[in-house]
Amino acid sequence: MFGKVLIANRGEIAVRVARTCRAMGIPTVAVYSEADRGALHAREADEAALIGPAEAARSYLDVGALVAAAQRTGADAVHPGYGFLSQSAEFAEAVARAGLTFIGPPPAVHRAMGDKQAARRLMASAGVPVVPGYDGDDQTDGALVAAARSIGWPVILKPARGGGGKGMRVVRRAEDLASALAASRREARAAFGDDRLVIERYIERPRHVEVQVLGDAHGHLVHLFERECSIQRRHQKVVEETPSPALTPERRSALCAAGLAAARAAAYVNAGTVEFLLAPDGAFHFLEVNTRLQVEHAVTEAVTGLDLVRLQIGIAAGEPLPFTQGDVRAQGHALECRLYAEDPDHDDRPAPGRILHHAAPEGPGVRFDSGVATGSEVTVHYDPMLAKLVTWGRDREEAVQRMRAALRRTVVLGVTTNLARLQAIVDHPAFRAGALHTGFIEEHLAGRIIPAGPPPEAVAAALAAVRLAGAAAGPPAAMADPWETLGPWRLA
Ligand code: MV4
Repeated sequence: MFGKVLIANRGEIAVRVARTCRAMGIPTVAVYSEADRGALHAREADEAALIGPAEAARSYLDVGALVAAAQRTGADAVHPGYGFLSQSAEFAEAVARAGLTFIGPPPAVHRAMGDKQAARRLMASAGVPVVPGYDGDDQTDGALVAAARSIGWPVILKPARGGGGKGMRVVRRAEDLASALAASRREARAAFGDDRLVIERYIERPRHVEVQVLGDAHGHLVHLFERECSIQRRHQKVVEETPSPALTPERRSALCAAGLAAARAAAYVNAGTVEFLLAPDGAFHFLEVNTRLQVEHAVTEAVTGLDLVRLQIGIAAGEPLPFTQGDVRAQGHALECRLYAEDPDHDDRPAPGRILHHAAPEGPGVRFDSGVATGSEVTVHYDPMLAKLVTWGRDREEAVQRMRAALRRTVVLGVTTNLARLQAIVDHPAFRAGALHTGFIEEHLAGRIIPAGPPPEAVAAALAAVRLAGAAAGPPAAMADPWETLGPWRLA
């Protein structure tokens, strides 16, 4: 087993990885930028290494700085977390070249799955259902226009490289195709240095359902069932759950078998996710493979009882999977809500600030994975996700009830958060009915949500913090009215 693991990430996932390493008795090294001095993730590890300035490009995305930190501290393995360099073939290669073990898939898997054209071709040839579309080498206007016509309207244009919706265009009419092609190519070239496109039939009101897979270095592959992640906004997931309320046992078996076939075709090693679109008619289509541990892995952990980080580390160390497919059981239902420091009244823009008070809900079937604590500074430099709240129940109804109660006991004062929106989502009759799709928030929650006030003891604690801060530094202008600093609500 590894002697020391460097965690090449920050925030919630760095804390999460450190926790499993500690449970395994493996010392950890955190890395931090100048903006993250004193951050929770750096305090949770056994040692912490400064890797650069606040800008991610010169710290958490700096391959050389991360590898140097690992060598300097005597780490023999690197966990990349999610985001940042977690899906970078170059980072995985640099780690291996330095004689260290990358806790994730091999570079070739990152490379092949990072190309939608190559991934689509591979999956189609392996019999995994892909969306009807075009993934050919001929990228001339003539070839793409002919492909779109034969696919039928509407179509979606997707850059072969990259993800997160960047450069994608939905085209509903033949006369809009030429300008959409030019725009998609331009954005793809600027963002990814590669202007190849794939074209697919555009599926309306789809659900996003994904299959968790695990592969060891000895050719064993298992799936850990699916997660539904349809509740999202601008390609950022907000609420996830397992099992998907949309699947019958028969459809679930077919989907998970397709996920496993995709992993086999990719020669997958370590933890990965095979994403599918689920159409309203029940058909599912391969979208892409995420070659990392995902934020929402915790709902899979809740229903399977497995520690996915523990399994990732074992796989990277060469251990065979400690169970076979038949041993994997999913029990009950789990939900995850992502808590973001963002302002729903201002187009969800990130809402930086200092957290004056932070209280985590507790109780049976409740897990709160946080990257911040009271006193933490939330900056504009990084993703504004603060924490994720996971509830488990014997059935969906119990998981939802526990989530509603836990959200009411979650307190973040000092920065604006999406907490009120999360409450509105899980309270909504369409959510309670499991009627989810990727346009859910726009359809049901477009208007302003009036947040409820926090519990009185939280306000008292925050006021005490404001007074202490004021006594120490003299009250800054922004703190002249403490209520102004505490959040978006108003007392009646
Ligand atoms: C699609 C689609 C409909 N039809 N492809 C957006 C991000 C990328 N990962 C895939 N995306 C989509 N691809 C076809 N052929 C709709 C989306 C999509 C979406 C997918 C999953 C979760 C949220 C989404 C929000 C908008 C669009």
